[in-house]
Amino acid sequence: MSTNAELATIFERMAAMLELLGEDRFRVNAHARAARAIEALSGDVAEIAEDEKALTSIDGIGAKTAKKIREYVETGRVHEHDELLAKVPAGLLEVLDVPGLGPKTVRMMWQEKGVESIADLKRILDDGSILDLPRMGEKTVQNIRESLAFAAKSSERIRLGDALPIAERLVARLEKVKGVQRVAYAGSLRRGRETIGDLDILVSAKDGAAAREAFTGMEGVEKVLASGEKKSSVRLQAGKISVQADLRVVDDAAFGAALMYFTGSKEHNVRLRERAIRMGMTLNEYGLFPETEGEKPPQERGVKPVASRTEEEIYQALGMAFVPAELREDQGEVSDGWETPELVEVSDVRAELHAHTTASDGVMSIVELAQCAKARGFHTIAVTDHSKSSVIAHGLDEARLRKHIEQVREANGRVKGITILAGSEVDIHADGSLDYDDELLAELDVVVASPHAALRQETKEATKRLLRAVAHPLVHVLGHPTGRIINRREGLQPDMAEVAAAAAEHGTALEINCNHLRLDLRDRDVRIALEHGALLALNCDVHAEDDFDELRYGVLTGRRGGLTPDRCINTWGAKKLHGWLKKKRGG
Ligand code: DGT
Ligand code: CA
Ligand code: CA
Ligand code: ZN
Repeated sequence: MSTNAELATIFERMAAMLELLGEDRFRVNAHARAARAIEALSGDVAEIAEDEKALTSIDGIGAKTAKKIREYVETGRVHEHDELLAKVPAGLLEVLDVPGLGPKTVRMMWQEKGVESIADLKRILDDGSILDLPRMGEKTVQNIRESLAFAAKSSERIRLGDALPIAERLVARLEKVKGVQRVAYAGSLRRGRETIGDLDILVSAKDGAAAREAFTGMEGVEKVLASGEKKSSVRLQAGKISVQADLRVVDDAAFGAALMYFTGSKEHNVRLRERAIRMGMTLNEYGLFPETEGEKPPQERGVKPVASRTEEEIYQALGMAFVPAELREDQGEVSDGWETPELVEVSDVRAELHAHTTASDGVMSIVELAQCAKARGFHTIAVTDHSKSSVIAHGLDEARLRKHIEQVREANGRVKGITILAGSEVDIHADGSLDYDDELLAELDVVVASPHAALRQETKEATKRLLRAVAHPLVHVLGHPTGRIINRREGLQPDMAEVAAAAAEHGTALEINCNHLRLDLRDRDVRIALEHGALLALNCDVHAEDDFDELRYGVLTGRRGGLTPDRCINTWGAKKLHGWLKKKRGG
């Protein structure tokens, strides 16, 4: 973890602990604000801390916070943090992490029922004594139960956005080892799945032992689980993330065959092997071989493979079009006549249509946001701050939004080379109505309508709610349609086929929110949306500069659903996109 991330985590934890101890709001907020400010810093906090004035000039960092930051940079600790840790049981912070449990409730559980861990929480759920607590009803208890069950079910798989940077570091490190020829990550990560069970890394090298030693001795390796000539396994720890990684050392001449095998999916591999057999060949992790007699596998009998060096050669020898890794899920891609689609790529995206500024819960000004978007080569950025119902996110009421629109228009005149659109991420109420009236919505260039609350609705209500928003004549994009948070919150489960059909009918785009915590729409819903003729949007839901980098996770998700650039509004040229937006304004 970087110093910035470590410090942000420490301040976040201090805020949580202060709240559990019942300290006053002001102190709690100051720590939470400091955590956010440190997280959003683009420079190294340790360097900035060398200059006292530089620290306190940052929004959200006062004199007291600056002192604690310097203490950490100099000593590696924050005294106040240690003191708090001594007062609050460690397991209680995990209880606080359970979705739906706020600090007030957790504090009450702790004081009244002696809850100090998840195990204690389960105990008061099981014996029913949780119901003795004030304002605790059957419904809330049921929600807590579901959250716990959901978290337990998903705890072993890590998120794509946590796995990919770790794998990239492993690959970069191995590439530097002397004698290494090719390195790649394979498995579910290469296929771009939203969660990953373990990391699968392949390497070919003149000196396999050196590659293996570099792998098992890598920074972050907590435990070496196995170390053999062909395969090594380690448990890695990176910040809060813990994951297993397997390294396989393969012959460079068979790298393509190994990459194909270990990329999977297993079901795709099964189909490929069946196809090879029908064609009178054998496929395994060493290559595609002509069928020959013999007890041992062909590679051990010196049989020369038909293809093995690259995946391209093997697909070709199987008489198939190349299958992008994201589509290797046995959904018809191994059948005759299947053609490679031109899937969307990160470099195709030219516009961001979902971004927040300091007016709501973002950390950049309108101009800063536009400059970031411009630096990425975008022709358009839409400013879509939250609407009034999103109170925690500091949503804008009508008067503030009107002023904000003026500020956006004014900024648009000042920043050359990019169009800044005035928009809103307007809340979709539980009944599907929107948080602003039509007159105000009509003044905006872009309307992204998103559900934020009431995310436990039944399928029937959820479908009705989203259908109403999608059919609203002033809505351009349905933002994070289900509101799910991967591994934490299931979100709405609408009838996606119905929502997609309505989106196609009304010319409303469905968002793939690229944030790796969301990836909402998910891959299979992208496929449904495309099958029903709907347009998709790839939006990063930008709150800070780094959020633009989340794009690749959304792109992977889109590719898994078969998304091509023509169906993704963010890839369109400025003229086409602006024309499409104006159509819903009668222009
Ligand atoms: P994960 O790690 O659970 O997210 O999913 P994968 O797909 O990465 O699965 P993993 O790590 O167990 O294995 C990596 C790949 O190796 C898998 O996608 C296909 C291949 N593979 C592993 N075991 C078998 C097998 O028994 N048969 C076949 N055909 N392929 C296998
Ligand atoms: Ca894997
Ligand atoms: Ca594996
Ligand atoms: Zn949102």
